[in-house]
Amino acid sequence: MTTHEKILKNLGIAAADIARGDLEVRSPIDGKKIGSVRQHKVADVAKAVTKAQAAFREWRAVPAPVRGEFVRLFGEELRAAKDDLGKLVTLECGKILSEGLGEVQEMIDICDYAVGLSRQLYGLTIASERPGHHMREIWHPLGPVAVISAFNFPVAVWCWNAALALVCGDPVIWKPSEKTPITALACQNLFERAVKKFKKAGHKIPDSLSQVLIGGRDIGVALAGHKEIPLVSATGSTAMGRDVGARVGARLGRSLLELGGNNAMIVSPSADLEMAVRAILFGAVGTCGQRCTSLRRLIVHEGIYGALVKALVKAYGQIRVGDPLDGKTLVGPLIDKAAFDAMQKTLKQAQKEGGKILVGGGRVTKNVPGGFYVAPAIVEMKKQSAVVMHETFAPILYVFKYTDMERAIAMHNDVPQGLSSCIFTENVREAERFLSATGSDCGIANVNIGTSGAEIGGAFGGEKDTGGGRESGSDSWKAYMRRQTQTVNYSDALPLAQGVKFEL
Ligand code: UN1
Repeated sequence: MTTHEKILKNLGIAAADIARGDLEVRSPIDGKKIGSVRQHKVADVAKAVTKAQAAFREWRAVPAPVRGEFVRLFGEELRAAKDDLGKLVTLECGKILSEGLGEVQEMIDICDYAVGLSRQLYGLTIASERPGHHMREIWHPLGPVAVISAFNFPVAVWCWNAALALVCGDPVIWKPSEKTPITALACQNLFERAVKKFKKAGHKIPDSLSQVLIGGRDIGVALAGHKEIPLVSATGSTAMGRDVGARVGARLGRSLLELGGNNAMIVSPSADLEMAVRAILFGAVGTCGQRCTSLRRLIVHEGIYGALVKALVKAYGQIRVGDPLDGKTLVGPLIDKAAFDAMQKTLKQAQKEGGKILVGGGRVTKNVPGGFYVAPAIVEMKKQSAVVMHETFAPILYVFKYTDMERAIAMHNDVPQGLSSCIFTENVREAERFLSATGSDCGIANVNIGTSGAEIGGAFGGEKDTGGGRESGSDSWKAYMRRQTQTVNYSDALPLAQGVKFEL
């Protein structure tokens, strides 16, 4: 048995399960086939929704802390499988092993968070204007939640949604990326293991609390249009989000959109440059530039521009590109040929618009096991021209000079997207200015930390073309519940609000 087969077996996937499907899955590491999975048909969507609705009717009546106990057991399964699932993430999407494991850790973290949350789904009490009345606001389960996820975080983003949805009383239907369906099957198997343990402990749990639908755009379209799915949570490109948002909006459903980013760092003259270089590297080349939080724009004060760019070019020259399963590798492959072509097209366009490639950009073919490996690129730009407005899912970092902070902040905000942002400075005025209402317009704003690698405790998401959704921590759970305002009259009179009289 090969190492791959062993990993799959440990995750409950037998060779026969992925032998005869109509969707071929290849590893971006070497282009070799991992397996073929069976795709669902559009007609399967309605069937899945019927099952999810049945599960909802039972699950919503289970006390939230008991639902939390189930998520605790699921988190335990993730802990036990962390190594295997982390490796499978690397195998299927090409991120380095440390990041593959980090992604599973992010799942474990959100499960832990959701367990605590299951005892904290709190509402408000509100003063009533009428004597002998009380008012309160409470949160009820919402219904089945559809999760559409992307290849670059094949498991964590589903788990942000699933862990919260489950404690909130909602079943989940998951459409993973066509590029990473096997990690989804593995998660479903771990989920079933937790179901068994939960039952063994004497709890009741409905069937089909979590379902996976594998397929392409048509499955996503059917989920977005189905009126029995009150919430569709979608992660991916802005184009995809616009389409999903319009379909869900047309039936007055709710969508939670986590779309493209165009994240920038401002580096001020007072910044700790050594620290900034490290943060830039992780943000811009980590995950081969394929995070929605990846650093794409660097806005540097003219006084330190030369020194910083020089240090960066040197650091880029030392990045090890190669097999993501090798512990020394920092940058694995791009997901596929289309991603490579998009990167090359963008670089050409940037040059046409006056950009100068300072380092990288080409394909790496030496000491790599096949696949589409690239040297991360730094491109010096005179201004934020058309090419800079687009998110290209590849390691391209545009660098710009600024002279005054007001102009730097204006440049920072002058893109369609609004996900993550940061400033490197030791100057408290600059830092607070950046974080103020007239500073960064993004959902995430950091000081002396890069744009990527957020913790699960905060709300995650962004403004403008990023879609406005918030997932993960803080009060993001409210998106997965319905709010009810309740007024109770415990007096023996029936006073009307606003002093209205209405008597026979
Ligand atoms: C994504 O790229 O879709 O903040 C999510 C980060 C990760 C999540 C990224 N925790 O970079």
